[in-house]
Amino acid sequence: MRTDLTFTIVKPTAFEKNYLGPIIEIFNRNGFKIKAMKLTRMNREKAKEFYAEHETKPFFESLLSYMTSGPVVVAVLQKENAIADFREMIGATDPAKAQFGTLRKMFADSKEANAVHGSDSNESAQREMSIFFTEEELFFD
Ligand code: IDP
Ligand code: MG
Repeated sequence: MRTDLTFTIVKPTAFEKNYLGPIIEIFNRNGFKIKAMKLTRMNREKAKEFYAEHETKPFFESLLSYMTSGPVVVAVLQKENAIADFREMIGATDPAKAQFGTLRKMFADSKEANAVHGSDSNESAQREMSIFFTEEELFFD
């Protein structure tokens, strides 16, 4: 399993607030290369599949409505040690607990509307990118 890829979503509120440009700039500045990217809107079915691990959580229904509430930008990014470095760059799930300088500290509105998703493992990255991109769209060397 390769370790140089991660999957991200610029979530509805961050996209609506025109934070896409600044966020991509920070991805690139931190050494992440864009390998695939698209503007899309999740339907309920896709959001359920994407967040399946959280099905029993009290915030699940709210998370589904939030993630389907507007357009998002999904992307596959490449960098050595992608998973850990990306999670460090975005910061804690709850922006109130995120370190200064992290994307969530800078761009999140709440624990739910926390600006960006980042895969939690190499396996998750593979699973998540295949939900949004076809094999033809995932052309890595
Ligand atoms: P992560 O995105 O930092 O990996 P997870 O625990 O995997 O965090 O949760 C997935 C997403 O669900 C979070 O990014 C956030 O949008 C939402 N979420 C997680 N915990 C809560 C909560 O306690 N209240 C509301 N939303 C939450
Ligand atoms: Mg997670």
